Amino acid sequence: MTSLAGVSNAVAKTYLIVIEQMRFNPPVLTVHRGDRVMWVNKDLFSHTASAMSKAFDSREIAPNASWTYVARETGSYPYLCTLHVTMRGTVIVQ
Ligand SMILES: [Cu+2]
Repeated sequence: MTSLAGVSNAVAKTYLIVIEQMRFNPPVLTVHRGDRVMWVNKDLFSHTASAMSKAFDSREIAPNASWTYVARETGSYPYLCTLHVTMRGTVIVQ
């Protein structure tokens, strides 16, 4: 009989962060290792999602474009938009 232990950990999810009106929504997102985080830019100009720790950096995400990060390491990752440094968010990887 096959054990189901660990199966739920193997199912990666994709989470969406919408960038709109100079905000990351949701501003704080908790995911699990292996999940994907996709930033979608709904503004009319470019933004970035750049971890303070440099763990990830989208570079410029053009309007209507997206960028995906695979969360491989646990931790708390505050990030900002390097083009508009008051735009901040946090991804927590469990
Ligand atoms: Cu920006």
